[in-house]
Amino acid sequence: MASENQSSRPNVALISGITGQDGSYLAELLLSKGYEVHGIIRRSSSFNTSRIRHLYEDPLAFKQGKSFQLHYGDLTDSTCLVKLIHKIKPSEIYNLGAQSHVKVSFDLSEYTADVDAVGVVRLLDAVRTCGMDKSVRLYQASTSELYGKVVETPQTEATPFYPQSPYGCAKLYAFWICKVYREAYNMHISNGILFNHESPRRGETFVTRKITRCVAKIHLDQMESFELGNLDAKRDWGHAKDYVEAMWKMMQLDEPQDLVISTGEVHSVREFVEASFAEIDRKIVWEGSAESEVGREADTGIVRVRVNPKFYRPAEVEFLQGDCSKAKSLFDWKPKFDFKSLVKDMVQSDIELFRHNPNA
Ligand code: NDP
Ligand code: GDR
Repeated sequence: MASENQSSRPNVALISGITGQDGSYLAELLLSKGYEVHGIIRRSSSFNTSRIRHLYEDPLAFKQGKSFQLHYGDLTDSTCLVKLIHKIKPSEIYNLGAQSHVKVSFDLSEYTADVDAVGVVRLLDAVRTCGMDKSVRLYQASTSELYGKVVETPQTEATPFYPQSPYGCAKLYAFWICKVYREAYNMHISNGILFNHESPRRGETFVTRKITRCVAKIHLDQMESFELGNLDAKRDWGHAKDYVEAMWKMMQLDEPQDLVISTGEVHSVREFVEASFAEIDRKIVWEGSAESEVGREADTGIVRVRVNPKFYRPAEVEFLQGDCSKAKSLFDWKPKFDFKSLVKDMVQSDIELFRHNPNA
């Protein structure tokens, strides 16, 4: 069970992937709990810190946090990982850094393996090199993409894995190397097998955010059409704010675990589109063929939606539904968002975004 009394352990967290959706919410959560938070950021030719800028520009907003520091680093660079862990001496490491786009992993399969698979063993070895294997707790961002092809539903910790992408394969290696190091070296390493989770901070090329951005622009008359790929894929979508809470709770357990985190509620991409348009009180007609066109019919206000096979994947994950009973038996976790409130949060947030900045 969870031991939430942290008094004997310093609260120093190191987050890889802090500039991403989950990293930004997790940093906020840990700062609000009084952690000293360190994040690894990559060098890029333009700013990549928009999701966490408020944390260093407005420190009073998270005044319970002891401090917030960013460090250049990369999961492909072993030496930097050793140096950072040696310097920071974290009590908890959250490994959220990844090439996280499934479709892109088919184009960048070797790179995805380097970051998402080998990057994890680099991090684990860095912890051992620093002699911190007994003092550090490590969270690995595992994923429902491990299940891939449907073997059984709903998926639990006992469901066999059958990944369907280079991303899924890389994460499978990561999952297993974490288990191997946990058992071989008695390290506190947990795999959170998280099902899809979204938010207004979701990357723009994932399907939910792509939809809510387009719906917001259509609402504001800034766009007339957009295209999607497979509308029939079904996902168990939750809210990232709820899911980072589960990550933290998992890390407070006395024993490391591999745990599914999910809502159990499943919707298709098509249903996500319909729910998003319902938020702006607009009707849609579906045009299923590859040649058909999406566009707003000026006189009726009805939006037509088009499928473009260019968004299909070489292999698809058709159906994901998680059963997180095991996690719920180990700690108290109740998601605050359901499907409807998730969609509302994302659509309303994108309307606000584009109302003030049409080029966002
Ligand atoms: P994002 O794509 O939003 O964020 C990924 C983060 O990883 C970014 O901060 C990115 O940096 C960083 N990153 C990419 N490559 C490297 C690298 N080589 N070295 C260090 N950091 C790197 O992902 P999410 O926040 O959505 O997801 C967080 C983690 O959880 C990922 O590992 C993802 O695979 C996994 N996951 C996500 C789920 C979801 O539904 N969101 C579900 C299950 C698992 P930069 O900003 O510079 O690109
Ligand atoms: P996923 O998320 O692959 O589940 O991985 P994504 O939102 O990319 O796709 C979900 C489903 O929607 C279908 N789809 C489209 N997808 C995208 N991106 N763009 C489209 O235009 C489109 N049209 C239909 C896809 O085919 C797919 O079936 C996410 C990532 O966050 C991973 O890192 C994480 O591990 C898993 O969720 C759990």
